[in-house]
Amino acid sequence: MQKTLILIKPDAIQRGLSGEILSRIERKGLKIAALKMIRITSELARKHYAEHLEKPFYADLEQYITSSPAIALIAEGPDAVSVIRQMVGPTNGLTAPAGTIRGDFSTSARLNLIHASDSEKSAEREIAVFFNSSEILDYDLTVAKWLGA
Ligand code: FUP
Repeated sequence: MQKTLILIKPDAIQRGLSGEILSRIERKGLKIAALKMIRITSELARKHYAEHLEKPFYADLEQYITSSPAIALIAEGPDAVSVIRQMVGPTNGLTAPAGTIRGDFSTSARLNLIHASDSEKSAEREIAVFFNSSEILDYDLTVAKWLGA
């Protein structure tokens, strides 16, 4: 089982797409291990996007991600990191394939609705940026035997 960090970004909440996105994650059969609505601060953005701090697009990225509330959650399941990345699609919504979250609902490389960790190592780091251990819930999904995991 893997855990992965997901952000439902400000544009998704403003556009009323948070339910659609959460629903896709649930219907896939992944378990929500933690979830909270937050206003991402500049400090949190800089921690989360540490690898992008020097990029030319960072200032606009920080302005966007801090501009309105977001939802942070942890999804758990077999190969959760790559499963969610496939559901999210490539960075640019304009070219992301139909059937992915970005491909179905975004036309932008920045306002692309959702973040999902790109590796197990990133997931571990990003989970610690947004959650402390008491916020991560350990429980069984009672339908697990019907998910084939
Ligand atoms: P992804 O892993 O697909 O979320 O994309 P990256 O980690 O490469 O980039 C993180 C975020 O930076 C993207 F979600 C959106 C933003 N970004 C831009 O605003 N402009 C760019 O040219 C590339 C990324």
